[in-house]
Amino acid sequence: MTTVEQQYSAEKIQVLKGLEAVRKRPAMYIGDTSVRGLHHLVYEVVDNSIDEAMAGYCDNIEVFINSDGSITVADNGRGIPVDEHPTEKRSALEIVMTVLHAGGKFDRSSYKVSGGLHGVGVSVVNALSEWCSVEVVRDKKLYKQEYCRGIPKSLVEDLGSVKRKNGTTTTFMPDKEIFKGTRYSYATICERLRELAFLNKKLYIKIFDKREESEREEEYYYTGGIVEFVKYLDENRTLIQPKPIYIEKEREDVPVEIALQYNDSYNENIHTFVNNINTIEGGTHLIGFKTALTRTLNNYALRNNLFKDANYSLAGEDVREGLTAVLSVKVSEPQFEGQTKTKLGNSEVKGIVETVFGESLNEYLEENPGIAKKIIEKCLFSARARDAARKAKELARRKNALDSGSLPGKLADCSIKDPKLCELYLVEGDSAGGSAKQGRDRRYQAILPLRGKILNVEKTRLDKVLANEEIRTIISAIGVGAGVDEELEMDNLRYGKIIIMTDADVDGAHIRTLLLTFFFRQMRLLVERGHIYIAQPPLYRIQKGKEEFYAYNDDERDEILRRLNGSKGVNIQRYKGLGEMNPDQLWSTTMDPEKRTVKRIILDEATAASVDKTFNTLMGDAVEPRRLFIEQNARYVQNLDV
Ligand code: 0RA
Repeated sequence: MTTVEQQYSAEKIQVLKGLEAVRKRPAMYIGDTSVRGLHHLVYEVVDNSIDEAMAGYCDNIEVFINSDGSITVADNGRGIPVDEHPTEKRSALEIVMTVLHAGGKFDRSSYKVSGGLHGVGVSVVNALSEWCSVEVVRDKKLYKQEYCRGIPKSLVEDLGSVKRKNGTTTTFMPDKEIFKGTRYSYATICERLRELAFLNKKLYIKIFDKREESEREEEYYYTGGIVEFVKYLDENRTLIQPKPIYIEKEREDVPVEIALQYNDSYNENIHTFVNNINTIEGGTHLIGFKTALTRTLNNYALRNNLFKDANYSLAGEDVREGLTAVLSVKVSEPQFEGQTKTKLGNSEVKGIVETVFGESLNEYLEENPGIAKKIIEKCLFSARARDAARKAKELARRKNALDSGSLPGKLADCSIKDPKLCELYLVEGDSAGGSAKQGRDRRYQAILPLRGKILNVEKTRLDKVLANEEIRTIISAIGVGAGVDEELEMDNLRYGKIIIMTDADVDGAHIRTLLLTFFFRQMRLLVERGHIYIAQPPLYRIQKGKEEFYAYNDDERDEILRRLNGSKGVNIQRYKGLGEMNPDQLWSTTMDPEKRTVKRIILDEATAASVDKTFNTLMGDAVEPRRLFIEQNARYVQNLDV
């Protein structure tokens, strides 16, 4: 076996330079090196197998979280070619695994996944892995190559004949030096894999968690694709039509797939994808969809005399209330824009989606007049309610409550005015609010005490939401207003960090979820842009003599007790609420930026679609699904850092 270091060539130096660049600035390639970046490694490898599936050569993908924390992704595609590349004089496999952006030279599918953090290439995963190995089976022969931090340990080995089917199996161990203290979340990987299975019908995707403490597995396979996706999203909702409208058409080499249905909620729930990437910032495809929806429904209603007044027309918001839709397009040269590179920029796609969807929806309405009538009636109802909401907003504004000019009396504001530096603490209860006011650094920390439970916005229509005193107080303190993205005045945001601080008990968890639901439904941009945080108050105060310690969970408490040689002479106080802490304690354990930990709520494009489902399951009307969900996701719900 020749070691690669023994060979010398200009290309090798290029490769080493490339790997070095990735390891030096990993965030440039995968966004960040937090858990999010860690998960992107898996998505990147899976994307390559998905490409093979989209090209029609693969129908089974298996993902393993191995017991040592490494990841294996296996597919039954054609296998990455191993033969020598004519000009590079190296195995194609080695090039794919070590050369940055080599993907292009070996493109199989015409839909490049070059959006956001996707499509950076497996060589990036390889470079950021302590070790990595790829096994390829092609024509009953097995080939293998192993790598250390991206550098091949040897040439591609020919391991002779095997009885296995063609395919590629990649195993990698994320480098602990780069992804410090991170761990794979089974739930997070499951969500992305489920989404991929919905988006690629008739593809088997399986996941196995082989870590000892948590052995489990799941299989995703949907013959109905995005139709089943929409049904899944609305599982716990009351529907106003028997089954989703489904459209699948191709125009100008752009395949368009849409599934939609109406439910009796007040939420707009549209998820858009380009080449399997969740475009959470929307873009031209979404604009085309919205335009066609509004126009087609208005035209149909007019033609069929469903408006009492011929001059009447439905607004965009009216036709999207209670709508759940999945829109998936494939674009060969996608342009991704926006803050998180998840906004489609290709202008031609607007017209394509608009025409395809407009025509098909119109046909559907003509063929299903009964359902069409129900949909229009529902939209008319929304329009009337929106009028009422407008009036409520107007009234609230006149009362000055929504005006950032007059701040609520309960708010103890900070003295600095630069929002980037300022934090708003939303604190459960007046007594904890009092301690927080005394303990805070009043230069940049503002306190807003909340009394009791806030309104459950999941079950309430906007006009009622705005009539609620507690909610109006929060809205006016934050400054951006409330409503859909376009209605938010992000320039008026008064605090860069909004920190939810509730007791570490069931009630506290409930209030936290109510607040998160409110932000998710009425100020979603704040969530998307990472302004919402959860404070982490300690659960225990442990005292021995003059020494005192704080523990934030049971494990930490046990660890401290071990260090103190058991519980003799030790006084353990379990905090039942924030109110039990004096201002100094609250400051030093939970509010001092030097010592506290706060959890940032992130809306990862990989899992964004299921967040809506999380909220409607947790906060909606149906009790049984909520009980099941909490049982099955106990850990996940507690954190809710989806
Ligand atoms: C280039 C060409 C061919 C297949 C692949 C790449 C390929 C790459 C990956 C990555 C993960 N799974 C994969 N499966 C296939 C086609 C080669 C041929 O013509 O046989």
